[in-house]
Amino acid sequence: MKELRIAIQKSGRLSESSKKLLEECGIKFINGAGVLKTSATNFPVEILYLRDDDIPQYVEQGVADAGIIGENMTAEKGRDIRTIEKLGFARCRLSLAIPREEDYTGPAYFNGKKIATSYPRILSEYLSKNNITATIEEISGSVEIAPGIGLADAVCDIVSSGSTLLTNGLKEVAVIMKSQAILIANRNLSGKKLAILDKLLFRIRAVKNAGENKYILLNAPESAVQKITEILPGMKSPTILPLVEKGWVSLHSVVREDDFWERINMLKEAGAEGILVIPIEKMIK
Ligand code: PRT
Ligand code: ZN
Repeated sequence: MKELRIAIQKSGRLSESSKKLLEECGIKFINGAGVLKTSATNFPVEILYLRDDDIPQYVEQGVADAGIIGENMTAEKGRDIRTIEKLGFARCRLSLAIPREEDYTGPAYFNGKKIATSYPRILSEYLSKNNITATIEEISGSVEIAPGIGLADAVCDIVSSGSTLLTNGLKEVAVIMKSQAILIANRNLSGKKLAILDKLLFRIRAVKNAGENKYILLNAPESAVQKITEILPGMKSPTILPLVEKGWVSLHSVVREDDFWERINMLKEAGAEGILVIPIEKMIK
């Protein structure tokens, strides 16, 4: 088999973003409901659609060569796999939460308590690291309702916005781990498959870099160029083009998404006008 087999979640919180990432990498594949595996038409990969819980095992066993999965899931499954790259989506945290009206006194609060979770492995590691003796009640879904129905005193579950905890009368008191989607791979890939994985990783990084950066164009008086150049570090230095209007130039550069609001204010103060901020589709460093 010369194709790289990539397992992604069939349906759930990871599936749309996983498919979108592969598509943004220029990989074309059939994406219909009910399809369990499909080969890309223009890149040597085969895509397997699986439940996220099964992906670490399939990758360890070599049924799939690579996979896209949450860090929480790889930590819970404890399989022997390689983490290749953090992908920046499906960000969440695994946290302990208790009824809102309870006083939280620190990790020792959990001594003698019963905690409901779908993550018994991560939770028991956390408890023993903090010298806590508690009972773990393993349940597979709707963990948040456990305290309300008397099944447990607390929960250990995935939190994203926090609204599920809130509507169930719970409060988050400790973050056990932070998680995001990652690309994983089998440890014993053939040279050919490693080469395909490398090619895919190159494209993934170009897509990720593009998402983290914006292209910025602006007009400014020549006298402000020095100051504006200091505000816009860019990839190397900004491109500067003369405008028809004498004494004015157009500057082009790249800014990081996370600090561009702050930089835009600084640019305006420095004399920039007609600022355009444009998404970048791919960015190869
Ligand atoms: O069917 P399959 O087994 O494939 O999917 P699944 O139902 O087990 O998983 P799914 O699709 O719910 O989640 C897949 C992965 O998405 C998780 O393993 C995490 O890595 C990641 N992720 C990101 C989340 C969330 N955000 C999230 N908010 N997984 C679950 N949740 C749930 C959480 O369990 C809780 O019920 O959302 C609720 C909390 O959300 P907030 O926003 O109210 O805090
Ligand atoms: Zn699952």
